[in-house]
Amino acid sequence: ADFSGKWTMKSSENFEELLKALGVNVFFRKMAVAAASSPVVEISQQGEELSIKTSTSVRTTNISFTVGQCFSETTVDGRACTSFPRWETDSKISCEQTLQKGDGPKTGWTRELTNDGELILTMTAGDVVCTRVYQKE
Ligand code: R12
Repeated sequence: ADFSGKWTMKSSENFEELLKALGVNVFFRKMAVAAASSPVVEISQQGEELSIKTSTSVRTTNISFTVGQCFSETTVDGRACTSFPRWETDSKISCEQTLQKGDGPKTGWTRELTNDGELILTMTAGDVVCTRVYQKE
């Protein structure tokens, strides 16, 4: 699968609930929900190596990783974690996160390319799953 491209979001479910499960206070939650309603995601991929830039008005993140190898990133609420991405299917990457310090609900994400060319991102915190659907710009 090739995730490369510039993606815009078409729908989002449970993003605020996800932040709530992570303990983000109402002020930052509302701010993040507003900012995260129109993100731009740029992905470049060469084989097993991906770089994902996620831009919003209040926060832009850049991650680069090789599927099958641990890397450092931050959880969606900004805590440092170690992530382990692996192929769940040949079109879906599943990534498990472990906080570098402290504790909190279990977090992770998946990114999947569908047959109709959409990108589905899920982010999990404990038993809350946020699903965001992206389409190519
Ligand atoms: C907090 C501070 C900030 C945020 C939070 C807590 C904002 C987070 C944002 C996340 C966007 C995620 C996206 C994910 C995706 C766009 C805006 C939550 C700035 O304390 O779809 O890939 C300071």
